Amino acid sequence: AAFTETAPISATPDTTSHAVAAEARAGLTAHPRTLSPWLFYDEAGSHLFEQITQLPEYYLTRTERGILTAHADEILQQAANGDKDKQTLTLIELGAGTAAKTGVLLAAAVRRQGSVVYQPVDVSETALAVASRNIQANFPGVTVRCQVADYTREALPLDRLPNLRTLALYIGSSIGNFSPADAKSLLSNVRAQLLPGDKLLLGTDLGPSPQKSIDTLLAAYNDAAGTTAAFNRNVLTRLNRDLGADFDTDAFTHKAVWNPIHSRIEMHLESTRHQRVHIPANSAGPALTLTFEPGETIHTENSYKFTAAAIEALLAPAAFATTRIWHDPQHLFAVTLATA
Ligand code: AVJ
Repeated sequence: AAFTETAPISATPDTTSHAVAAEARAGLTAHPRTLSPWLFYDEAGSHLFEQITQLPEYYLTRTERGILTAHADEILQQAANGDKDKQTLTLIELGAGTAAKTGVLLAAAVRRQGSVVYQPVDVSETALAVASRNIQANFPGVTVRCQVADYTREALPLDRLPNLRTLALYIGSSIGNFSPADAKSLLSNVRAQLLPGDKLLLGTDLGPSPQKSIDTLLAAYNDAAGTTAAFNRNVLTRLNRDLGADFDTDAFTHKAVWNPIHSRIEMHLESTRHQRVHIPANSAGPALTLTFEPGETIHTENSYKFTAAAIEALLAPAAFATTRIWHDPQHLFAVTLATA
């Protein structure tokens, strides 16, 4: 399935059971309680996310794909221009996953320059193996060089090819999971790996506007089929399995709310009753008993929504100049080309 979305790897430093134990302990003992969105993406969660991307209410994936399809040649042309001696582009993709959406850009690169080196970076070796197989099989002219790495770390180990202009891809609105401060430092780290004239292509979901109601945003995170609710609750199932916790997943309700102050959709899990949850001792510390009051919540995700000014405000402090922004006809989503 060349056009099936897979789990984005956003803030996924380490999926070992110790990392899960440490994250659950820190988040669930904090007030308000939180769990990091990277915990969503176990095997079941990755599959649920793939289903989310196909929901009628979840416009993000298909809208971004539409923008990339409509403007691929122009994106590549703009990414390469401005330096006569360095017109050949190499593409690096952060959090590539299985690279399902990248094909349209790779095809445009091959049309433009005959061949292209594509370097997907991801923490998941399995996802990269799938990416490599799919791309080599379907896109002749593309050489894939996989890099297993965590791009959210400080020392971003981008294996940059000398003498070629780099186009870094960060698509899928994964940046939306980060606070503005974390997003800026992530982009600064990317910028530090690039040379002046290199480019970044950034996909971002947009906030409410005359063309986009808050209801449209809310529906994307609270679909009629209940897939997003299952995705959200799956994090508790994961903690039960990985940590031996005893969450009654039916006693937590999925909540998606629009936070206008921070311009973000928030996902929460709300306790329906007074309940106790037990987590046995593990590598991160002693056994825990958590008490939940009715209505008490666990904050599981932020999904920031942007304006043109907000995109600029992320890129400029990271020393990127905004070169061009493309939208879908309804202005639901933005794809921004920035220059290092
Ligand atoms: C993968 C972070 C872009 O925020 O829309 C989808 C994750 N959460 N439905 C998003 C998600 C609930 C998604 N990102």
